[in-house]
Amino acid sequence: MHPGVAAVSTTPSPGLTPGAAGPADPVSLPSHEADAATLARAAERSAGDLLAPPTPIRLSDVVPAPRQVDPAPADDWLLPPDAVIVASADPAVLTVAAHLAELLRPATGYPLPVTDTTRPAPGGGITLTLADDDSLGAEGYRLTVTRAGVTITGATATGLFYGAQTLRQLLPPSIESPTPVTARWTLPGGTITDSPRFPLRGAMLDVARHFFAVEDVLRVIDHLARYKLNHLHLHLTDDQGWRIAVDSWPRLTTVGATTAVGGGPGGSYTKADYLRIVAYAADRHVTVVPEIDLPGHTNAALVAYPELAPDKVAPPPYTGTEVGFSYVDPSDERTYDFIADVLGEVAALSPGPWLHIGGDEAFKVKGEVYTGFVERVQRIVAGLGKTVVGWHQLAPAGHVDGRVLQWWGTNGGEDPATADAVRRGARLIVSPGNHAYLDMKYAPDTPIGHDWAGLIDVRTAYDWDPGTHVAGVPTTAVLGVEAPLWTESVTSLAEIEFMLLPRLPAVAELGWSPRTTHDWDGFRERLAGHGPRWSTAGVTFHRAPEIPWPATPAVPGQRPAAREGVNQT
Ligand code: TNX
Repeated sequence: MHPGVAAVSTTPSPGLTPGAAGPADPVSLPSHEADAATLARAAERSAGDLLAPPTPIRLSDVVPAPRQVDPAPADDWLLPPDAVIVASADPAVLTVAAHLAELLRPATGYPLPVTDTTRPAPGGGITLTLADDDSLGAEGYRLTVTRAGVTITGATATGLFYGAQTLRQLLPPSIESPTPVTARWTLPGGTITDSPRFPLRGAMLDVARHFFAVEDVLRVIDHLARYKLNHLHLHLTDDQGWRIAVDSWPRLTTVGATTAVGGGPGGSYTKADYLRIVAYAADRHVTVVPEIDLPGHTNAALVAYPELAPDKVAPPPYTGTEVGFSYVDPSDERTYDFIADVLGEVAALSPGPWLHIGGDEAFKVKGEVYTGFVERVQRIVAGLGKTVVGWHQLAPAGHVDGRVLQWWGTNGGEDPATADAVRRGARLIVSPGNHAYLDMKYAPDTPIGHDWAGLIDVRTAYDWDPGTHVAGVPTTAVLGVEAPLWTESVTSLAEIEFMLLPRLPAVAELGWSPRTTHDWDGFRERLAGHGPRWSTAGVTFHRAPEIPWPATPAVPGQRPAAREGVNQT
């Protein structure tokens, strides 16, 4: 169990939904006032809170906003204690069914057996079915709630998985409780028909500036899956540390992983660790995009192997936060042996199609030397059967089949070189530094983060369009959107969550929802309902002032579940 969950003291009371509004602290009384009459008044008030009906969830409350919502209020369905989850015998469908059961069992306390029989349960059940429905696409689903239960239909197991995530959001926030809660588990009646706008929706975690344990990465994957994000980009190497084991160049981790920003101990993933992350992600329909940043951001590699350095001298280990000073020697053949070995081993561990080769801020490798280097590395990636991804600095290099550039500029999308690369066949992942960089502070007083690309409050994270952001790049060339989290100032899971939430759902909505649903006022209302979900799950988040969060739930004897500290705002 991760520390966030362990930190929650969940003492749920019958009928109380954590999302329900109530007085901040109905029973905290100075002991000298705790006479019988006062206690009776307090008991009456908290009983009132317990009886107050939870705010009903509407079918349209889902984040990211679904393509189409057709409510049928007369068809609300109450999940009965004996509900079953019916899934076809297809192993991928059974895995989704098992995942859904795991999401719903802790809070409901219901057994929710998974069965492949078609015998209907007396009180109705949840049915997952695969269907040949081209209109749903590779990731879409249809979710129908009637008085007989819920049916989720998808053309693929991925569609069913996203339908299950939607179902979770249609239940009261106390569904996030790690321990049983007495509640009415009502689902709003009607049909949601849903599919994504862009095929690639992701987040990046920089595990190089600060290292994060496998368990922390798994929690990040949970957050991605909850909002239908399907890619986790891991920035595995940088000046301050090399974080992935490479058998053919062992000193990369035995030497290169021992540092981190600020002088911490660093760390690295063994191949087994990395495979665990990849497998956990795959179970949640998330593809890992590994990044080996080249030719710059390589100080840790040069400390481990000075032969790769232009002057063949080991630089001192680096624990600061400057960029652009290090590079592997582009004129030495040994450098390309190194790159082929490293990328070969990383490719072999990564079932996804992508290899991210960085390419940013290599200030000392210029002009044709830079493009020549990139073209060689692109050929190495192609030779491994993978598709090149790189920061948009790769743009001037020659095209290689399928290559993808990641735009991180901050100037509103003006970059003729990137537009030209797209004309030559590149596709784009859009991550504007001034909208999608989750390491930017929310406001001047945000305790961690940067501001070089601007302050990014929730509205700034939400109010832009990945489909039209980069000038001269048609929406059809946009593969998707990614929110990067650089971690120079981020040192723990709580701090990761604080920077991700609530902005990650904003970026997720840009990637998933049709542009016609884009509406800040509606979004902030829907997003507000997620505060109680995160609190109940023990997830840290920033109580951004522009979001109308419901009042902190009044649970006698319970402190708010979200670990405050970084989110004491
Ligand atoms: C720029 S964005 C970088 C990173 C830093 C980040 C800090 C990019 C491709 N490079 O090396 O961590 O700024 O915000």
